[in-house]
Amino acid sequence: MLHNGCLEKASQWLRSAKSLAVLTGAGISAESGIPTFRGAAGLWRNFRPEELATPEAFARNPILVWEWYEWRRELIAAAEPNPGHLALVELERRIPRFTLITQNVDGLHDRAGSRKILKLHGDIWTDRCTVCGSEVVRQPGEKASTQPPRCECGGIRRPGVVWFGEPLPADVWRKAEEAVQNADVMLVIGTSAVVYPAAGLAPLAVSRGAKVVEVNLEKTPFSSMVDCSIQGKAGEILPKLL
Ligand code: BV8
Ligand code: ZN
Repeated sequence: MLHNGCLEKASQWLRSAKSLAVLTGAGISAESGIPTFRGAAGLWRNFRPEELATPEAFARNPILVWEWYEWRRELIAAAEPNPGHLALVELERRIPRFTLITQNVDGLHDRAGSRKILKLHGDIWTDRCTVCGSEVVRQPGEKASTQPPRCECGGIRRPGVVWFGEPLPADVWRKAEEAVQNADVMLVIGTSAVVYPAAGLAPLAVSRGAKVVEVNLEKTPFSSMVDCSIQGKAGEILPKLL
């Protein structure tokens, strides 16, 4: 792994961090066996994002979109949080002003024990009625249904995630921006940094003069602008940073 001496610097910054913001993407769940979006065995491989994760796709083919989410829920239910998730739980214990901002919808940060989580793109374990908006939380053991269930009001339910073209939950986004603006250190872990507005958080941290550390298997559009770009697996690097 090429760390170009970054590990020492990054752990130094973490030790003296007064307020830490962390942004995670699918890469932190890869070692739990959850396929990433754009990787080789990615979730998008046999479909394009526009085909599945959009309101239009759900309106056009609710069964196909629903089945894709049921398949992902089964994958996630069988997965366990990995040392990368657990390292962030430890960081939350050590640093009082800590915010975990995640693009992931898999709920593995919750299961690992993280508390202060801002879910920018919603939660795959929540279904929301398309008519009255009422939400129900799915239990992982729950039997998968072959088509979107119906709400008491008669409306069909959809996965409680943010699709392409949909706005992020306003209060969650505001809190994420605030956390990044007030952070003196930011960790950006396992994200390809192509989806906005989430991808705008790291440049925001850089513009505010925070120390920004990226942990990723490969280079991303951010790698050249961050203070430290550590190439490696989150599940190995994060425990080392502790
Ligand atoms: C919005 C939830 C406006 C659903 C997701 C053109 C057309 C249409 C839209 C747009 C467009 N141009 C820009 C847009 C906006 C669009 C966007 O950014 N599109 C991109 C593709 C260009 N954004 C939106 O539509 C957003 N909404 O803009 O609304 C608006 C405003 C007001 C009013 C109305 C509308 C909504 C975006 C949210 C979409 N939902 N997910 C679901 O999960 O099913 S996005 C989905 O992909 C994820 O949530 C995640 O956020 C995103 C990116 O994925 P990553 O997490 O980065 O994962 P990826 O596979 O890409 O990368 C993994 C990384 O990990 C890699 O770098 C890899 O190297 C690394 N890695 C792998 N293994 C490891 C590792 N690193 C460390 N350790 C390892 N072991
Ligand atoms: Zn309803």
